[in-house]
Amino acid sequence: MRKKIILITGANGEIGHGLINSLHAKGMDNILALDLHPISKVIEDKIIEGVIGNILDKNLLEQISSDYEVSAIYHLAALLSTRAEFSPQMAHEVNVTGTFNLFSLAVEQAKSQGETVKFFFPSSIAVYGMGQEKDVAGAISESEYCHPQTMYGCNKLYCENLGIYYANYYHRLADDFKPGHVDFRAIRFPGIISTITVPSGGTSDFLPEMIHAAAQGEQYDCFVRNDTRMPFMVMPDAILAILSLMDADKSQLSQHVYNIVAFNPSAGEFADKVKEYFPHAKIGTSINGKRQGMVDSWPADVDDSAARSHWNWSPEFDLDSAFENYLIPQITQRYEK
Ligand code: AKB
Repeated sequence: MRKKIILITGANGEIGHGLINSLHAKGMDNILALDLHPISKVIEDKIIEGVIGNILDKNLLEQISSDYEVSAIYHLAALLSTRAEFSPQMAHEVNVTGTFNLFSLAVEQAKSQGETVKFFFPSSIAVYGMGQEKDVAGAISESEYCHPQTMYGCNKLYCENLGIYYANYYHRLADDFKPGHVDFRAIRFPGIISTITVPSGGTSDFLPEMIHAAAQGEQYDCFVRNDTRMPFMVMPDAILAILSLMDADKSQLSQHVYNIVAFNPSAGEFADKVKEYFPHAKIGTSINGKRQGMVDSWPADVDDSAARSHWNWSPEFDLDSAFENYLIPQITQRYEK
């Protein structure tokens, strides 16, 4: 008998750590963690197997599919926006072909088990592409401004649509056509701030980098203007959102893709908050015009009313409580001499 598992790709990444800890705390002890690098020690005891491998390796995925029954997939592996602009070819391979491989695994598993396979996909506000209207558009909904201006954004938007296709129309011309092999659920994440991991390769990295530098007493020159505004949240809320969406009753979900947000300070406002706690913080500005352009194409705020009404999404932390009860306690402890 094949053991039933939850498959998590990109398990060593920012979200991977928090998700594995939370799923394990909920009693899910059947996690197979897949990553390019050896699974880190801090989560090793919370998984049944750590597989070092590449989502582009079809043989490896086939091996996993023949060894296990996969009940759910959390597909976190991806190249983030800045990294993707430097290697667009590789980004397309990893972000699109890699995701396509995981959808193929999900359908194959659903057919062999005769059961639906749940599929979580972390999309991003990078699917949006805006110009001047950013300053007047306010909080945008999921159907507006979906004109991405980055490779990463294009990848995420295409994979959202691919997920919707696999959930509803896959093999629609086949005699045995049956919708619902894959229960596809996606969140368009804003920027995420974690105390445990410092992000790499993203373009929303300026706020996490700023507070991690301040906590270490290091100079930080922000690569975007002070008035730059975009949606953010802290990692515990990102994990909470994934767990809440995946636990939601399917009948509640009349869409597959959701905006979520917790707060959206400008870079300058966030720097002021940092200085409240680290009065000696050395925060300057050294604008990178090209990365500034990417953030300027992302919305200042998003409308997450659908997530709130369909699956009771509500962040635990606003900007003030994020600092007071999560960022400062944990980050000072992390860098305590
Ligand atoms: C990035 O900056 O690439 C990501 C994102 C906003 O999706 N953090």
